[in-house]
Amino acid sequence: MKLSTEQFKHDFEERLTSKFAIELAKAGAQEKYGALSSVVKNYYSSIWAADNHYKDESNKKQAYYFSIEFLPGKMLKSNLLNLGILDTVREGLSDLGIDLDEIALEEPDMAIGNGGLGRLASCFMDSAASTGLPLNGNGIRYRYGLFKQKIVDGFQVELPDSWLDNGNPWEVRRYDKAVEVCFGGEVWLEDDGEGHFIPHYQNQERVLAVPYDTPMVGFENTTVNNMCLWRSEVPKDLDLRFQNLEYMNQTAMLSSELYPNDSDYNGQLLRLKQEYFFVSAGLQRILHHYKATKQAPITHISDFISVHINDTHPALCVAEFMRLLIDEYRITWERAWNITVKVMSYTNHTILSEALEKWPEEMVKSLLPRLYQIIIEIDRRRTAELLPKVGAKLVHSTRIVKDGQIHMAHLAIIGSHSTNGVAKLHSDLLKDVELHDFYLIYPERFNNKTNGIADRRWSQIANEPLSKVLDETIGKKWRSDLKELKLLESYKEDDATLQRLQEAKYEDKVKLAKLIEERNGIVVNPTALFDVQVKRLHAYKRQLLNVFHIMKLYFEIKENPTADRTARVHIFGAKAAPGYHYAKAIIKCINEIARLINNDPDIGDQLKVVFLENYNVSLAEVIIPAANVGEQISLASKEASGTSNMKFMLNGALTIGTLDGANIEIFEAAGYENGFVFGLTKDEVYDYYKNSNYNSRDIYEQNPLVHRILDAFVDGTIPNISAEGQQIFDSLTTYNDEYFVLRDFNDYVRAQEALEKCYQDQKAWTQAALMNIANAGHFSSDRTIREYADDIWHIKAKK
Ligand code: Z57
Repeated sequence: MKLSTEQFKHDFEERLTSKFAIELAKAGAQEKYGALSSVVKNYYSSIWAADNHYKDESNKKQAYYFSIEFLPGKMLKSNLLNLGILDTVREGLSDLGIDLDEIALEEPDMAIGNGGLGRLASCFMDSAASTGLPLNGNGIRYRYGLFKQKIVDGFQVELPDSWLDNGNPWEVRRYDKAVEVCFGGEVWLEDDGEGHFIPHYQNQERVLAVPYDTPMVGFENTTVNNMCLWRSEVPKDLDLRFQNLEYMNQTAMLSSELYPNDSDYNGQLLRLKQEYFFVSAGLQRILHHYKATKQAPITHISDFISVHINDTHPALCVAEFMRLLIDEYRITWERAWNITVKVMSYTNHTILSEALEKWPEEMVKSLLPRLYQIIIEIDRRRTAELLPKVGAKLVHSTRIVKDGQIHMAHLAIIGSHSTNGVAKLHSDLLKDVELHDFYLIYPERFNNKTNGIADRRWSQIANEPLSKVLDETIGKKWRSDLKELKLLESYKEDDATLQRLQEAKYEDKVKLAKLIEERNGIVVNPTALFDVQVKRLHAYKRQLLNVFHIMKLYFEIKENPTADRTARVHIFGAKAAPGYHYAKAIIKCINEIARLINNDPDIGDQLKVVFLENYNVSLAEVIIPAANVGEQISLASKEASGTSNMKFMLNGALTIGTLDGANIEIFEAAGYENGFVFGLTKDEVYDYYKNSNYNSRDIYEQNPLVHRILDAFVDGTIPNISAEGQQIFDSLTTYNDEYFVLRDFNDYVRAQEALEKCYQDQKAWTQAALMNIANAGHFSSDRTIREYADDIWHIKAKK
């Protein structure tokens, strides 16, 4: 949009007074943020309204992304950037003596997601709007987002994330679009005399679902999509003679908390309620909107909408859409099923067995009696149809209802026309191993969509120094088309460019060093090698491998404190699910190791260990640009894709990583010589499983370094970790090291040594960094979302 500095200043000052009855000189940061966000909302609101009108009139197909998590982070700068007014506003504020970056801190992170899955959903929202694709989000407006992490005496402590305390300037409550979602009770079918069976209900628990719309503003275009988040409330006509306080609380509680597990399934009733709640509400709204805006009959709905099931949490979409078509719209089963399969598509995000959702039949039956009938009927019909075609073995292994449980992934695959994985390796594993039997029956449904990132946030917003260098070197086209970064390759031998890249990295490192000193009281040298691992704490991600290597460095320095070495700073950020004791033990150990090393005068500047608490999107925006090395060291086959790996690459960090998830595609794009690969391959891992011939105890007994490092966890070398150290020690010796940490240790050390040697040659290092940046274009989620649009949803971009 067009905006002059003068106009902006005028708008801003006027809004400050009208909103807070205060003059600029007296306003605090809170009020300045309130006024600024309100002005920005005003700027995009007419674009939003116009695009809504266009969508209704144009009759174009739209897609809906159903996700139980979204993780947008802060919205202010992203909205400013996408409106094309970031520089104008920065300048205008500066004229008024205000620092935009300071005000931006007032916005709480919107963290209604855990990690990769939720962040991916938000990257997709940004990219869809920015590429002009009509894609809307559908989710839950949790009153409390992902807990705030504090580190107290080395332990993780969880505090509530009360992110709505000062209101949310971006959202619009649309009470007129509220719908009802019902649970429990009894249901029976009665013939309506025309051969159609109509369900009758009694004793249902009714919940009001109220939508809150948040605009997803496209980058320098006229598209504004919608992220619809549902809040549960008590229906206004509830007869309180028959209801009690507990019921009222339960109802309001539904949308109150995000479950804090990442890649782990939690079988609680409230979670199942949340899943049905946003699924039913979302589908109802879609159908209401269809009726209100389209002339076409309901049977044509697959020409106008596509519904995407993000992981299995919204898999009830399949059954609920069937229910709505059959019970509310009186469509026959066969037609309804054809429509449903055409409308639905599904993404699988993990092969970890502990993450696969299975709900007890009894639970589904009592909470969702009508859906239960429908699921049973889907399963029954499919079994009857397929038995003669594919045989009992395949039918059985792929059944939705088995052993008293409802398999949500099976429901999602069977009820949709597309199932995709999130990186090449992952999609191959789905076809060849994890979902092989489904692949045999429905080969045409399987496809890959390698993840991507909203590059504008991770470069233009988070890394201004680098962005400037890029502008000056290859021009500004990369800002709207990340593939343009390829032009950088021809500057690989240009010393001036390499010099500038180094200076930008240094500036980012100084900024992070400042934050580390403020938050942790640790002084780090910005010329040291910054080695970063930031992601959820999970055994399969193997933060321990990193920790063991740090212990090795520590021992070496202690033995020879005056040797000439590369100074290193190891930076961690990670939240553990509150009930995941092993993950919490690892956090405690990292903090105690940090305390030990950082306070040892023998060690000094040669090695520092920093655990930054409360890792979230906005902290990532400071940490990742400052990294020299990104740690992507999951056990091969376990990390479906990873997405922080792409953010590191884009910011010129080199990857040390296994051949897992999207790492493989990153190494291929950047060149294997510009990263550090180590570890077992997925085939080697699967061979170990097949032959069950891994013995971690042998490695402990035979490798003196491993022995010494593990002993440090139980012999007092690392103080204050008696229980936690023991737990880790036992998991790796007695319980045979589920994720092959000890098996990969030597090779990891080798890769770390190669990396360190390379860092000593700053020119070679910066050239490798340049090659990573130049080839990051493929990992823009603009590319990913276009693939979904073309191959799965069949939606077209606005021109
Ligand atoms: C989650 O964050 C992911 C998978 C899950 O099944 C759940 Br539940 C949460 C992650 C994967 O672990 C990452 O490898 C992947 O990059 C991300 O989803 C986005 O696809």
